[in-house]
Amino acid sequence: MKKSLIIGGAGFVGHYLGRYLRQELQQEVFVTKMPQETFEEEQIKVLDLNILNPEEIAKVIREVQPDYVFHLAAQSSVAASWKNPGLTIDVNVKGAVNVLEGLRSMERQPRILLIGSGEEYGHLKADEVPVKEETLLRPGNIYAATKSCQNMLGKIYAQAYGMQVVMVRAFNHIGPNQSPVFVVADFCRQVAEIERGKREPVIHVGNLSARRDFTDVRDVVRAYALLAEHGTAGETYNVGSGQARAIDEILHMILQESEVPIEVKVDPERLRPVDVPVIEADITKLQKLTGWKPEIALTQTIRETMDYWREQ
Ligand code: A2R
Repeated sequence: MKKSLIIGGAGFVGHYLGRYLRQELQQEVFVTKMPQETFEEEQIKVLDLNILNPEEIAKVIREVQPDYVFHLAAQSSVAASWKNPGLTIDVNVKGAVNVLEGLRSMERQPRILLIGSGEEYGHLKADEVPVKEETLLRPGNIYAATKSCQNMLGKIYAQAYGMQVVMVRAFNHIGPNQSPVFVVADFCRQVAEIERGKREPVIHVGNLSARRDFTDVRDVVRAYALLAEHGTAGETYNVGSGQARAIDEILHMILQESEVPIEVKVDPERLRPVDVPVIEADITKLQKLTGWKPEIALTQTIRETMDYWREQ
């Protein structure tokens, strides 16, 4: 039975990935979480790990001896990266190096997937959209800069040490259980609270003209498993839907789900210091390698995310 280790697995993506690897691929799955987090999933083993502590990493690796490592641990919010740049750099850059260094000493090298972000591309020119993996990175925020750096380090470790490191640039992924620091979860939560009469019928929004590429998290984790298996070491693969949508369009899809009329209000506090206008993935490289394509429609993801927030 193949063994997978998901580092930073108690977050949004980790739950879906763990479940997929265990239930669909019948792997033995180990998940690491921060000591203060909780993670309970049938037949998945859980270990505590702070990636800022190299000794803890060494201990986990010795114990698990994984065939596949999925590195998800991150300070994953752009907004939080503006507020706490130092921590974002520590976790996303130094933490990634700690993980790679820990894995370097393994006798039987695992296949390693480093999860980066479509945000790494930053300000794209019109003729660069949809964006291919070899496009020049011009990260427009601190989170994006740290993920670009992780990507470069992954490539260096693959080249210098012959490690089986594959990099992903994940575009926006959404679904039930996502933290409301992310836009779709935030809007759905606000609507659910309005429906319940817990707040006035006004939804507070940020920049509605930004266009982003949204994929259901369940489709995303299927791509991760395929890339961990088939990705070429040192290479980067976009994971996205291949179709950008304006946040305004997403907002209206969510408002259509609402049971009550809602007024939209732009809140200056929600506008970010630098917002990148369009991010859209070219997913040809991933599709050529694996045949993957997204299967869950955006309307279904939004409906299920709305239902999730109604149940909270
Ligand atoms: O920040 P917390 O306490 O929620 O824990 C997060 C964890 N994490 C860490 N794990 C180990 N050592 C650290 N020093 C550390 N700092 C944070 O990583 C959380 O449980 C996990 C990341 O999960 P989420 O924030 O829910 O991100 P999500 O949406 O699952 O995205 C996974 C990956 C990230 O690398 C994103 O940057 C990328 O996909 O888009």
